[in-house]
Amino acid sequence: MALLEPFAAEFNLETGVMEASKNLIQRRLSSMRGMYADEAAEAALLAAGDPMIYEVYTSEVPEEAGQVLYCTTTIYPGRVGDEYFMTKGHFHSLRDRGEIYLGLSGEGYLLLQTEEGEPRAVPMHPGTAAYVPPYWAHRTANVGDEPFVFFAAWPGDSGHDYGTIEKIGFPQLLVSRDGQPALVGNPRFSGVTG
Ligand code: PAN
Ligand code: ZN
Repeated sequence: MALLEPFAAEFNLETGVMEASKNLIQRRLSSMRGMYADEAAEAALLAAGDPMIYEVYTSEVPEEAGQVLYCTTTIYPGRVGDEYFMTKGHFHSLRDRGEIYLGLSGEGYLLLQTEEGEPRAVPMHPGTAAYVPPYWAHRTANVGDEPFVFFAAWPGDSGHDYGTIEKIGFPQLLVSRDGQPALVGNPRFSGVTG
């Protein structure tokens, strides 16, 4: 493993913007087609201009064992039908790699599931350190009116498996009911992969 020079990155706690980061990932609705339950609402939003759902400023740390990767994620406020704007979500390719999230601004939820489809939901506020244990798939959603911003750090060799979630989804949907976040069963959840 290369000997890196120590360094520090500055980021904005309100917006999540990491000025020095050369790696900005932008996810518009069109890059996560089919992940929201309400297909008609998705089509209407795509026709109306394809909103930005979330942005991720990532570190430039090598993706190898022993390193610690980090990023800030900013999920914009909004919904597709009743369902709050959210990330794609993933398992780590190496399933036994965990992660830590730290809420910086706004209000959100961390949604998780085991490989057996056992769901969990953890509310996140500024100052919440939410632990993603090894083996749990994870996704975040913004349930407030402002951007939801959080910092994440995870082992450098974790890798990201998006395909499993694209195929099976999450067991629960996080929706707005009378203006409050509520978890409901996902009728399309196809459960455990073979
Ligand atoms: C996070 C996520 C980030 C974006 O850094 O990658 O919040 O979510 P998706 O990767 O699901 O699009 C993380 O969990 N890294 O491992
Ligand atoms: Zn992760």
